[in-house]
Amino acid sequence: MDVIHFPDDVRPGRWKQPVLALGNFDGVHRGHRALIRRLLARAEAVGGVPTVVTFDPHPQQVLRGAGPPALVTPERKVELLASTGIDRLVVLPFDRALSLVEPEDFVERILLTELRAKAVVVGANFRFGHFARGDTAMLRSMGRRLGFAFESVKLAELEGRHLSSTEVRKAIAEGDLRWAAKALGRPYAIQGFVVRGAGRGQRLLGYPTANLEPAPGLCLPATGIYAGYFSMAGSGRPPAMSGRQQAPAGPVPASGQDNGSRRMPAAVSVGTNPTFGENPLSIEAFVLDYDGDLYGRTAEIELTARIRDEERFDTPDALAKAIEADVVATRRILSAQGAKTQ
Ligand code: RBF
Ligand code: MG
Repeated sequence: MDVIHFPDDVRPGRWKQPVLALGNFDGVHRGHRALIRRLLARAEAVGGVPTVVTFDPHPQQVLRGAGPPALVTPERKVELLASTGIDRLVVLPFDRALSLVEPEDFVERILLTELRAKAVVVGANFRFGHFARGDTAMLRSMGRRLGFAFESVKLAELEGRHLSSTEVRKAIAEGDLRWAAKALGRPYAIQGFVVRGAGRGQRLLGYPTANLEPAPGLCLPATGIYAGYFSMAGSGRPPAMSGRQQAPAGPVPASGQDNGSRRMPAAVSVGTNPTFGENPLSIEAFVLDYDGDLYGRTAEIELTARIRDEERFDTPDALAKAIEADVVATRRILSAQGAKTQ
């Protein structure tokens, strides 16, 4: 998959029949993948190049000063999109100027003149252009008038909830990581860096934890205790975010499975450790069946299900007993989910 940064890398004359899917694709969830399957089918039918067009940063970052919490890091989004089989990802820098472009101009200037769209596919809830006035009805009628094919893909439902990035964010914020995993098609994962914590886990509880400093902007789950996995992704801090990246061609390994990383069962606490007074929020993994040093590594924590609320215990011993039960629950949950925990 080629990653094209608009407008620098665009050479319209050399683009063959681009078929475009537009959206933010945060999380690259099952709904996004269904949309991309429509894109691939349409591109196949017309001998066109399946292309995803996305905005960076998230438009709300520019319009409201803050984007929604992200379901994936930018790097992960590129990897996940590459794994869908599309040929090309066009990144449109979203700035004040672009936010002021009237939707009709966006279609004529950017989609047609610059990107040479032969067909456009979007989700039914897609809005665009100044004041978000552009919608699927406008794209359909402009397509008829200007000669590009248009398809809107209905928002799917999953267990009575819309399959959308907004709903996935809500589910995570509510602690419903089971639904989030179903919607994403993989467990929700938080990437970050293992930092030194209070050191109480080992000393007072007999349960040392790896404390994860999450990558900036990621959606954080409701406080509570979760079953999941911990994977090491290398040593040292991740490289500073680069503006340009070339994603690997072909499918990427499942989350946490890449080169040399080990995916290990973990009981995870997201909270403020109320047993020990007032503490900042921490994301900590007690990694099952592991005895070693995890400090100073980039890592990923996947959360598959919520076990309980965090509680204030009267003694460290009472907390240690509760963690023991959490470990048992974690093994049970992970093996019921079809994973080996031993
Ligand atoms: N701390 C609490 O104060 N209350 C809890 O209910 C609680 N549950 C935990 C469950 C697990 C599985 C783990 C790994 C940690 C938990 N902690 C809890 C966090 C604990 O206080 C923390 O790891 C140590 O204080 C070291 O920072
Ligand atoms: Mg710790």
